[in-house]
Parts: sequence; structure tokens; C-alpha cells
Amino acid sequence: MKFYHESHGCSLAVDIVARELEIPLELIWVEMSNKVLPDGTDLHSINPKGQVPVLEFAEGQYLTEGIAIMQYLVDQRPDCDLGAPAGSPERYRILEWMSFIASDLHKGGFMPLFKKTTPDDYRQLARQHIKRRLRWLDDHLAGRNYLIGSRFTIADAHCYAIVIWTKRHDIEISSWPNLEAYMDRIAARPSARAAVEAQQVQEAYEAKARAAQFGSPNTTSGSTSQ
Ligand SMILES: N[C@@H](CCC(=O)N[C@@H](CS)C(=O)NCC(=O)O)C(=O)O
Repeated sequence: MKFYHESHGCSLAVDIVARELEIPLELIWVEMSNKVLPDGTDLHSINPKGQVPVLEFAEGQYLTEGIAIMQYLVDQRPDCDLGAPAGSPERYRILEWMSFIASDLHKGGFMPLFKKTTPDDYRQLARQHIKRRLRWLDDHLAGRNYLIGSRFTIADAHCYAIVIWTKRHDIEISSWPNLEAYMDRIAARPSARAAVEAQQVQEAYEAKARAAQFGSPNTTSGSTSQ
């Protein structure tokens, strides 16, 4: 299956889940500064929202929204333990976490920090919002290895892919020891290591291509609308 990915986007979560499940994905890296696919096609032709992640889960059929894609992948492996059966309380806990991560932490928290046009005072508000949410996550993780308890689920892949942005925005997580240990625990998983490395390789490649095009050593990605 083709998976449309970005060098530092939330699509990382899907790649981690696919690697956990050993579902091979063909990674198609989208240049988000101009939203074009490697063959020059406009990203909007496969996702009118102009966003990644996107999974081509059947010929010409594109599934968007990370939560839906991760649930789709889990459903391909009914015996895996990355999700939970319909009707079980754990299933709704996982959904509860992923809704929080996508709306509150990603869009409500980090998105304004990626936009160059966000005014400084709003930027400060967003940082405070993120810190309050991270402190709360830290409290929740006391005595737990993962969000719903002792096992890693798609909610943890999702959470990791968003909280990792603290590094880009100089938000120090060492004052939240449970959260820091949680991030280290996930970072040590072979799936996360490989997925992060793939993004780093792509980001370095894009920086080099930009430098060649514009003659500048600028290494920051052109994407500003996480
Ligand atoms: N609700 C979507 C949001 C996806 C999203 O915001 N993706 C970012 C990359 S992390 C993106 O494509 N941003 C470009 C834009 O919104 O214009 C999801 O959770 O999958």
C-alpha cells in the first residue's frame, strides 16, 4: 500500500504502527512546502484537505486522518494487541486518547507553533496550553508504562508522534519524569527507531535539495502548518 508521509509530520504515528504490525508500506514523501508529490502531482488530488497522512488502501481509494488509518491497519491484524476488540472498555479508552491527542495536543497545542504567522502572544498561549496538557499526561503516566496501562497501543504511537515535537519547539520535558521515561520507552522500540530514522533521512535530503535550489544552507522544513 502507498503511504503519503512527511519528513517531520504526525504521519510518523502511522509508520510506527505499520512497522509494529509488519505491514509493508511504500513511503511516498510529500514536499509540504508546496504540497506536491514526488512525481509533481498536487497533494490535493488525493486529499482535498491538502494534508498527510494518506493511505491508498485500495486502488485509487485514499484514506485520510491518522486515527482512521491506524485503526484500519490494526483491523488488518485481528490478533494483534495494538488495538482492542469492539465493545471492550479498552477500545474506547484508546479512542478517547487519540481524540485528545489529535484535537487538543496537535491542533490546539502544537499547530500554532509551526505557523510563521502566529503572533507572539498567541504563541505564548499555545506553549502554556501544551505545558498544561503535558503535565497532565505526566500525572496520568505515573505507575503506567503506556497510556492504557501495560501494553503499547496505537494511542501511544500517536502520542509519541506529537509529543516528539517538543524537541523542535524547545519545550523541555525533563521536568515531567513519567512523560520523559514514556517517550524514551517508545523511542527504544525498533518500530519507532526505524520510523524516526526514515524521517530524519528524508528531512536531511530535503534540506540538501533546498540548499541546492536556493543556494542557502537553510535546514528547516518549509512546512508551516502542522
Ligand atoms: N486531522 C488530521 C490532521 C493531519 C495534519 O494536520 N497533518 C499535517 C502534517 S502533521 C499537515 O498535513 N499539515 C498541512 C496542512 O494542514 O495544510 C489527522 O489527524 O490526520
